Amino acid sequence: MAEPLRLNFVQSAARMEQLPDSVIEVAMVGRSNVGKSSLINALANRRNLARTSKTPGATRLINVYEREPTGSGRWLVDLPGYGFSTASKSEQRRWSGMIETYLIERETLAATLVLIDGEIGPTKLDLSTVEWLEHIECSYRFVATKMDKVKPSKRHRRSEELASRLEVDKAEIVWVSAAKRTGIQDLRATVDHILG
Ligand SMILES: Nc1nc2c(ncn2[C@@H]2O[C@H](COP(=O)(O)OP(=O)(O)OP(=O)(O)O)[C@@H](O)[C@H]2O)c(=O)[nH]1
Ligand SMILES: [Mg+2]
Repeated sequence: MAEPLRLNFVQSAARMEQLPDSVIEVAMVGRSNVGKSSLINALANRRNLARTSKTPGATRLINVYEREPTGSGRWLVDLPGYGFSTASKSEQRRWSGMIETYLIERETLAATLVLIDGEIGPTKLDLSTVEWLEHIECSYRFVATKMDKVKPSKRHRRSEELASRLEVDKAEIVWVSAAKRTGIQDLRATVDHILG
């Protein structure tokens, strides 16, 4: 049984350059509202470690959570979501610039978890993000979120559909529900393994 990840908030940053050095990082990438911050809370088994919201755009900065012990330099990084349509164009550009710089330049970034909404995804923007991650040779794994929103009778079909649209084997997508805590144990083990 994978124990909750013991995570502590370290800091927020508006630009990658503001972050201190780390040893190794795993980052959460995905559309705004897909459930990145909720997933961090579920992995840590904490209610309000990361701020979540029904309204897209809850996370506007790079937020760093460190696995204990303090000073380990082993981080889970919550990124602002993309595709937040009510933001102004200039704000959207600022956000994508911040995320892209981080993903391209952060040397200690070991892997990203690419979150796809299990009920409605992948969106065009998700697919172009994946293409871009391939292009910059960023290592990633897929996590399908909000599994509880897909009826049990439709799950098999949905997981095949998602795999085919993402052009991966079904087994390569981890399905989770932060709300119901489904799949969280497996993902804890995965994150723990990457962080070393
Ligand atoms: N039903 C259900 N709702 C979820 C789940 N995970 C997240 N949500 C809801 O989805 C909404 C967005 O969740 P967040 O975790 O704030 O999403 P985010 O990806 O961090 O969004 P940004 O910070 O805007 O990028 C909230 O209302 C959550 O309660 C889930 O597993 N099941
Ligand atoms: Mg968030």
